[in-house]
Amino acid sequence: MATQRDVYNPLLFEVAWEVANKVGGIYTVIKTKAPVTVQEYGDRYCLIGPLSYQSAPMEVEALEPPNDKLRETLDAMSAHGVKYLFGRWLVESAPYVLLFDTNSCMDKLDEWKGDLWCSAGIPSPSGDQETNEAILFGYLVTWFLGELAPKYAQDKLISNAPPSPAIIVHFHEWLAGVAIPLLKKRRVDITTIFTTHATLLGRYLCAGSVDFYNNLRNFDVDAEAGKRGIYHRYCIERAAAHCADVFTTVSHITAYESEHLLKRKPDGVLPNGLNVIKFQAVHEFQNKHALNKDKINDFIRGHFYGHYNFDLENTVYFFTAGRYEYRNKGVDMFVESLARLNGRLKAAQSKTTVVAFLIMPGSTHSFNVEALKGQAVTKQLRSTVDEIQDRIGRRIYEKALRGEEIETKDYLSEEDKVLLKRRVFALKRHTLPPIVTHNMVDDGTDPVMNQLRRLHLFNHADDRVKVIFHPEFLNANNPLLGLDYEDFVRGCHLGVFPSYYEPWGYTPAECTVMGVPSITTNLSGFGCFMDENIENCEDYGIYIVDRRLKSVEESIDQLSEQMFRFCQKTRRQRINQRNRTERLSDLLDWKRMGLEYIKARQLALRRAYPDSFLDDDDDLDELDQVPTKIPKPLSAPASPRLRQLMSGYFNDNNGAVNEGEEDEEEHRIPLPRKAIPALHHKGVTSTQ
Ligand code: G6P
Ligand code: 1S3
Repeated sequence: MATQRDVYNPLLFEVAWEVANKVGGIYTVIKTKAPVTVQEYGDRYCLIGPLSYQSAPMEVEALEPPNDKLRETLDAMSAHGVKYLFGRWLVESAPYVLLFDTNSCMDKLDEWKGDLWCSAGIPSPSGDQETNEAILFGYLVTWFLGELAPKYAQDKLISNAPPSPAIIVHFHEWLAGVAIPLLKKRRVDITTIFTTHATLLGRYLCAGSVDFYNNLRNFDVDAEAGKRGIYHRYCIERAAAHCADVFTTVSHITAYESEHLLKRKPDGVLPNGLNVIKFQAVHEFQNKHALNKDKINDFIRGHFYGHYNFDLENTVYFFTAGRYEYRNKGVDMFVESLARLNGRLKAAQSKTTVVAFLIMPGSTHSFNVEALKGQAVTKQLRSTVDEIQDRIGRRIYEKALRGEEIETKDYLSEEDKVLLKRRVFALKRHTLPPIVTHNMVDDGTDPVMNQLRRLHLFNHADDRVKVIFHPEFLNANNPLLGLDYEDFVRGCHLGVFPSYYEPWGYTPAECTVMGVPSITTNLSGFGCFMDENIENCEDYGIYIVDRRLKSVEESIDQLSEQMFRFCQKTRRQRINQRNRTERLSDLLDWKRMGLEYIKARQLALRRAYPDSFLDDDDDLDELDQVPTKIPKPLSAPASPRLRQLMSGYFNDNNGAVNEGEEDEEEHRIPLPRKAIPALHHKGVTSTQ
């Protein structure tokens, strides 16, 4: 008979390289999910990550371990030289966090690498620093859990003691995956979940010029990993996927990829959520848009000085942002489509100007002088105008006090006229407004720069599409675009993320919860999720480019068409669309998305401790509802059938649907009861 455990009050450890250590999207997953997990587990929840002495002091408040078992375990490790930091992670809900200093056991690296080869058959060549760190971290986590779990089992030896809590350990991504085969081999009494947020091979293959999705079934995975020098990493990832009790990923598209590249079909999909904080009144997020757009406008005035011949009232801001993965994140497609959009807007003699930002960190030396000068000269002009305005005010005031007649010629003094002329002269420039804000280390070979040059996107006066490549992440102290990323997004009109490889894609999801429309693709987890859950995504400001069934040419055309249509919207239509987009945020809230994590943990417990459940009641079934899509919004032209359907949702309206435009502030979206496909919780679906 299997061990009896308290499966109703389990302990939960979540292990990831990005715990209190911001690298990319996994940090967002773990940090934003913390509140719902703490709500469920309280102090039975603890995150485990690597200790970075640089970021930890800002991220963690040190504490004594809260119970004897934890203290004894950590003391035992510490006696062997292991350094760690235990405390509360300083994020909302302040979960417990345990960070291990991998350097503190560097002397064991060779021994552990040898053991990894002998016990799991995983090779680890020298010189791969990242893998070495992953191995050290994996062995530390294994050591910790191997010491801790038996302490709970000992409780059982006391007669009549209630079963001790089951321990669930949830690992994210291959970097945290080394421990999984080791724990399995050592038969540590825990149950494990492994979530992959991408596959190593998928990312590498897509970044090359491979027709990835059409060939997924046919890749010789070992050979492909070998060719790219990542065979050892691939082995870690594959072993983690196969040895975990429950294997999951973040989207169906990555589940399909995992099945073929990692050779285990995931047990389920755990889509990424966000910690959605709603404003009291809906119009507040619209106000924020206007406020932040003003700040972007100021930057634009400076950047385009001397060529500032377009109307900001008729300008829309597009942007893409993220890690600089040129092909995987679809930057190539974005730039190509911008060139086509430019042509179309010119041909249509459109009055609209598009300013397209590309915010992606690249190697740079510094800001470029031209970009800085633009901000400086406009700032000088601004302060000169303010001073003159002040002087005019004082002159008028004095004259009025004395009862003298005020004539317009008294407004501007001769000195002020000269001063103004000098400032206006300073605005003359013989160069075009720069397409990049920094001096790039590899300017001549940088793929974005080369594509912009090839397509002649140089910010000419008659271009309707202007481009600004900002090869650094944003922050409020930036001397050019002094805005934090969130504020920048709020000030923009459209996020464009035409990714080719995107297991989930937080960037468009973040846009959505801020009420900013975005373009994504049907190769991104987010795009597929929205398409599955919304009847007509575009009405809600979620545009999806088909990169699956269309040729590259056709996808580029589709993207430029979507952007062109967006440019034709009136301000009123943009405001309405933003309202609809923002209403989708409930769909992405961890309060909903977290349900899939709950199911994964239940499945892990049932697989490891089937006899510990009091009955056969499988409350997971309750979540297995047929997905219902969010219907078209009220103001979108609807078919009679849809009107009938919507009357059920918007019953305050007696089913009446107003065609055309309408302000929709008050309508809330009825969320489908079950938007996410269920985990296969009955039976193992793995191919191991
Ligand atoms: C928000 C503000 C409005 C403003 C509008 C501009 O909705 O509440 O006052 O007019 O933004 O929208 P736009 O799409 O033109 O930037
Ligand atoms: C991965 O990060 P990435 O940008 O390398 O994980 C993220 C979090 O799950 C996900 O949003 C993204 O699509 C993946 O690619």
